[in-house]
Amino acid sequence: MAMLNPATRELQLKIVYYGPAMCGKTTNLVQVHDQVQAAAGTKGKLVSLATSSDRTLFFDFLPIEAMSIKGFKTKFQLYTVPGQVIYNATRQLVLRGVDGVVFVADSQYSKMAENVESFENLEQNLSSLKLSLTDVPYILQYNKRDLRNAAPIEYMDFLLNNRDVQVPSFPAAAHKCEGVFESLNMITRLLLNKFINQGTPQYT
Ligand SMILES: Nc1nc2c(ncn2[C@@H]2O[C@H](COP(=O)(O)OP(=O)(O)O)[C@@H](O)[C@H]2O)c(=O)[nH]1
Ligand SMILES: [Mg+2]
Repeated sequence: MAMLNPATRELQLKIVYYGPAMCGKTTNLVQVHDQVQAAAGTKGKLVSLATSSDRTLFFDFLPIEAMSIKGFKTKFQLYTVPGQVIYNATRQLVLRGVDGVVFVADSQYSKMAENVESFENLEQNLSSLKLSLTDVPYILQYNKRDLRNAAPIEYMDFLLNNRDVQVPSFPAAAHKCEGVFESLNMITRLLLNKFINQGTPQYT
């Protein structure tokens, strides 16, 4: 949930990158970390808890400091989850206190079942936290568009963007930083709009 700290005049928002194993979640955070201007104080450390084979074991974490609104400094905390099916307890933990989700889907045809399974898993895990995609802003990122076996966007929308309200979706090639900031900008915009419109958020 949005954390407003009146003492430090900071608003903290937690964004979780969710999706199946190897879809490119960590790559998104690495790209953001590489590109964020190293202006004083704006660049946090990327913390990755990965195995030797480079797979996210627990999560990746990247804090970014954004603009001030209403006199409050906004801080976004970006997290990824481990995509492997067996790590569900970890995903539930990382989702605690989530404000917004970037669902990263792998565009390869062979990954569609995993995408759908991961999306359903997200809905289940949110519901165990008494949340749902109706109140948690989210967007879709269709990653790995550079691969020749990428499925058409329309097909991915049909599978993943078929709820009552369609959400913004972005094609991406995260390893080339394509679509990475488009996705991040949109989810941060949605979160800030929600914060501005909803009035009093919870105080820490
Ligand atoms: N071809 C291609 N490979 C990608 C893309 N994004 C990520 N990858 C690769 O996919 C693999 C898994 O990426 P990673 O970010 O670790 O996935 P995660 O398990 O979701 O965190 C890595 O080898 C990345 O370099 C992309 O857009 N296109
Ligand atoms: Mg990862």
